[in-house]
Amino acid sequence: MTLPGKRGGMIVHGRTPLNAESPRAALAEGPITARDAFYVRNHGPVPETPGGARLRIGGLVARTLVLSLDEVVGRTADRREVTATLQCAGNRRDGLMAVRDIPGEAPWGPGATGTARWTGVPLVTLLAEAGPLPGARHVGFAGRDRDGGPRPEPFGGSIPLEKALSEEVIVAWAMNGRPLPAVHGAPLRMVVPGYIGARSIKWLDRIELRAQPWAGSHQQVAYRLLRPDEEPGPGRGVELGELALNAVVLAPEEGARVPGGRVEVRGYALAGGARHVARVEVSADGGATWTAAELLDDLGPWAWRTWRARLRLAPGRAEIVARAWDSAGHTHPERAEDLWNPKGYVNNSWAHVAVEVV
Ligand SMILES: Nc1nc2c(c(=O)[nH]1)N[C@H]1C(S)=C(S)[C@@H](COP(=O)(O)O)O[C@H]1N2
Ligand SMILES: [Mo]
Repeated sequence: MTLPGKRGGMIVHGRTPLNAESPRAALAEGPITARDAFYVRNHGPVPETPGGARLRIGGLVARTLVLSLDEVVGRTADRREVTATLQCAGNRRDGLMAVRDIPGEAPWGPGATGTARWTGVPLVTLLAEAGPLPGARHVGFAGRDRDGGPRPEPFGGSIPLEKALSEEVIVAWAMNGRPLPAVHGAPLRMVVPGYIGARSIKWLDRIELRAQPWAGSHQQVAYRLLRPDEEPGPGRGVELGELALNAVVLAPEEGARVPGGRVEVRGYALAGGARHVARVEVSADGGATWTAAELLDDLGPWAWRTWRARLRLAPGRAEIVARAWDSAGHTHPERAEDLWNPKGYVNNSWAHVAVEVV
């Protein structure tokens, strides 16, 4: 199935709205994900912007701003490029669905993530012009799209003011040096490095300074971590924000036939928040013994680390496992069974790939 602007081989989870993840091979090509292979996660149809986009900044501010696209993009002196990984909270949900089904959610594999060079203006620059009032604690973002829910609402979400004032958070108009494609939020989107993808609002329409977190369903009902026996409902569960440490094997692929001897294993690891990946380890025996992986290109604090390891594999079936540590000394859980949750978020169990060594 080919999609406009995307190469063949994307793994399509839905066409209307469009939802598609990158095949492992595309992510394994290098640390920057090509635009035509970057995953798409949409909750509604791609919106039109008749009459041109305007960005409104309001709520708890001294001055409400209404900016034209030129007034945002034209700030050449403030322009900033950030290399950042986006990752959906539903990345690797398929591993949770293998434990127990999750009706109504798509079985995303490990390709609901990608890394790009984003160009934009720091959000803090725009906030300084609007002048946050003392009661402002959160910065909300609303898109121009409407989801397909029973009471359609714009896709939205918020981040704490403290994060919003950090220089890596940008209002972006370009991806890998070219204008944002429509499916990735043209003309303007948020890029909130270190946070779940759901906070990087596309087709940005409105920025709102608030005393409380975003009240819409995409933050109050969805993107929350429920207990296994809990029903989704407003305010229930743990609100997701910073991404969790995760590691994935990109090559070889599940079920691959690989020649015996030394086999190269490659993947990505992402630390989340402002932490960085400190160590990745790989096992050829399901986690009994471990080999250190080599961390590859360092693209800065907001990007994943790709990694490579060589494992000696004897003929037969081999179970390759990977896990990471972050700069806070944390590693991640072994079993998806212990992580299952009703909406299928944050599967950061050890990565497993079974191969046939010939
Ligand atoms: N307006 C709007 N912004 C959105 C979404 C959306 O459906 N509408 N999806 C969010 C989610 S859940 C993710 S993971 C990222 C995906 O960004 P991408 O499609 O550019 O990869 O966009 C986020 N921003
Ligand atoms: Mo997402």
